[in-house]
Amino acid sequence: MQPTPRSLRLHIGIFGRRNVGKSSLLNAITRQHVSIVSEVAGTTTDPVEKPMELLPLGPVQFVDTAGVDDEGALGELRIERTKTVLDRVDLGVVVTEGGGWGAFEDALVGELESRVVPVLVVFNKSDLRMPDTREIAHLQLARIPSVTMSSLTGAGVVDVREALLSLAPADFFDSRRLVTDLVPPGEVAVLVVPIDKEAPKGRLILPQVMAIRDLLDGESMALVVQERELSRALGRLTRPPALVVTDSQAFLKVAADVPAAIPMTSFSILMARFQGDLAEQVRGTLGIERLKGGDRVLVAEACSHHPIGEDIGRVKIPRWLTQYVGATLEFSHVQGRDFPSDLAPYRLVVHCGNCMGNRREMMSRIHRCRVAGVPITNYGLTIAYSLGIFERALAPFPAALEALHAARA
Ligand SMILES: Nc1nc2c(ncn2[C@@H]2O[C@H](COP(=O)(O)OP(=O)(O)OP(=O)(O)O)[C@@H](O)[C@H]2O)c(=O)[nH]1
Ligand code: SF4
Ligand SMILES: [Mg+2]
Repeated sequence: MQPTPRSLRLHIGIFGRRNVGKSSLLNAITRQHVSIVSEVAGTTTDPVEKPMELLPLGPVQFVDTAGVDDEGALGELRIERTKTVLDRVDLGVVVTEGGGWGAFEDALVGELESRVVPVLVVFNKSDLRMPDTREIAHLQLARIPSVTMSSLTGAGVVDVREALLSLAPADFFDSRRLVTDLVPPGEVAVLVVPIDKEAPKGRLILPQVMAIRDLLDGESMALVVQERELSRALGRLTRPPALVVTDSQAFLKVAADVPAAIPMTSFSILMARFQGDLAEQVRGTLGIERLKGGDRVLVAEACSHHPIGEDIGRVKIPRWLTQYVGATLEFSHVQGRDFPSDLAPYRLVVHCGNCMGNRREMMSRIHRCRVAGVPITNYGLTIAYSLGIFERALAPFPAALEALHAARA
């Protein structure tokens, strides 16, 4: 069985001071020994991640963090790691004990709320002490839901689960579609999948698999071809397909082979819409126009896949951008969670499709770029732009086109 991609899981972060029972709470909710528990403060040093089915919510991923109130050099490292978790959770649990609420907890709640992440407060260790009426009143006033539980006895675990379900962001339940909203039931999407030396041996990559699955779920049809079969495939259809989706690297050939009346885009642009904010990244793409020689460009990938052959992020994107700008640019590359906190040195961020990351983290990166005034685009958008087929690749997305025209006006 294929595991559910990380990106489709609701990420739930567990935060709080050291020793309040964060790891115990995770173990109690999952009824498994996921995270190490001990009476020594500072037991959890790195975020511990646990994917599970939390019914009826479906696939979630708990992230147990290190207590963040500690001091010293080692503590600072832990705090940094815990802060990166704040950026990628869809829901935050702030754990404390009866009588333990203070400025630190208020600050944690503030960090989550500033990221528009719903918060649940859990007063753990209810077998030892219940929260004070003062604490309950404080939270009620701030409209922050709280529950009490004991990880030791299991009392209140059910309440925590229920509270998590009711707090899960609505858009998690929305049937946000990757592609089927563009391909009515019974209609055909042609998917162009080059099988070159960069294609993994014997399988398809995640965005391709996700698109096929989404089309099947929507009772639409997928015709999957290599780029050299595209013309023949189109010729064999009795009416035009609703959409052609190509790997961005075959964009130019596909754009030439697909009649202008047939909507065409790339997997990477579909991913920008599904896993990020297409309109914002379309606006960001216009940042390419302002690049000049010597400018720094950050190329960010959400996972650390191994570059094979002519890697797209390290070789092709820099080459296309350099050709387009007609001057030497300075490229930096980051992978996985290593997104820099200081974006000021960059004139442009080019992000991958984020198929392995989660949407919340991508939204947080987009937000940070916006705050820093640095335009952010993605691979497919950059390729389409530098090849001169930007508007064509955006034609299936009227809202994104509108954003483009507004930004240009
Ligand atoms: N009595 C009681 N003890 C608990 C409860 N939950 C946790 N503990 C104890 O509290 C101590 C700390 O628990 P942990 O789960 O390791 O706490 P933590 O917040 O993950 O701590 P760090 O990883 O060090 O930040 C352990 O000795 C647990 O056995 C509870 O509900 N009741
Ligand atoms: S680098 Fe980005 S687009 Fe490529 S596989 Fe990783 S998450 Fe997906
Ligand atoms: Mg712990």
